[in-house]
Amino acid sequence: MDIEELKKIANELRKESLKIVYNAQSGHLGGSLSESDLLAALYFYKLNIDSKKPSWKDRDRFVLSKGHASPAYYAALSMKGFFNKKELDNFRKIDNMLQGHPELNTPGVDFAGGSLGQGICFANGIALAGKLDKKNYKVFVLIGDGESQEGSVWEAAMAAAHHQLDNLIVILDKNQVQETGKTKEVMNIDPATD
Ligand SMILES: Cc1ncc(C[n+]2csc(CCOP(=O)(O)OP(=O)(O)O)c2C)c(N)n1
Repeated sequence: MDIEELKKIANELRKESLKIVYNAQSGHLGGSLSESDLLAALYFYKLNIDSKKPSWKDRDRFVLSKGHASPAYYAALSMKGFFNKKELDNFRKIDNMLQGHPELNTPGVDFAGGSLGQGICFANGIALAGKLDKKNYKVFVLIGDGESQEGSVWEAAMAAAHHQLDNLIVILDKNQVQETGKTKEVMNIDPATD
C-alpha cells in the first residue's frame, strides 16, 4: 500500500461521509473529512487487525475519542470488511446499528466515544493492561483540537507518561476548527500543538 493508494482511500472515505450525512440529513461532517487521511493510514497501513476476528485479543486497538466524527470511521470499518456497506444507509436511524456516536455492538468498535475528553483516559487503561498481560498490541487514539480544551486530556497525558505507556499512540487531528468556531478563538490550545 503506497501513499497514492492511501490518498485514494482517504478520498473514498470523504465521499462516503458526504453520502452518509446527506442521506441521514444529520451528522458531523467536518471532523470526518479531516480525519479521513488518518483513518486511511491507520486502517489500510498501520493497524494490526482482522475484520474476521474483531475481538481477537492481540489486535491493535483504535479509540476514536472524537466520537462525533463517526461517518468516516464507519466508512473505513465497512471498507475493511467489519460489516456490510449497506449499513451506512441506516446511519442515525432509530433501532439501527450505526448511531451518531459509536457503540460497542458494532464490529470493530472498541470505544463508545461521544463525550469528549475521555478517549486517552480509556486508552491508558487498555495500554496498561497490555503491558501487565505482556501483550504486544498497540493502542491508537484519535483526538480533536477542540476536544483538547478538556482538562481530562492533559491529566490522561500526564498519567500515560508516568506509567511509561510506550504502546500508546495519540494522534491529534488539528483541523483548527471546532463546533462553534476556530479553535484558536474559542480557546487556544497552542503552543501545545505548534
Ligand atoms: C464533553 C463534551 N462536550 C461537548 C460536546 C459537543 N461537541 C460535539 S463535537 C464538538 C466540537 C469538537 O471539536 P474538535 O475536537 O476540534 O473536533 P473536530 O473539529 O475534529 O470535529 C463539541 C463541542 C461533546 N460531544 N462532549
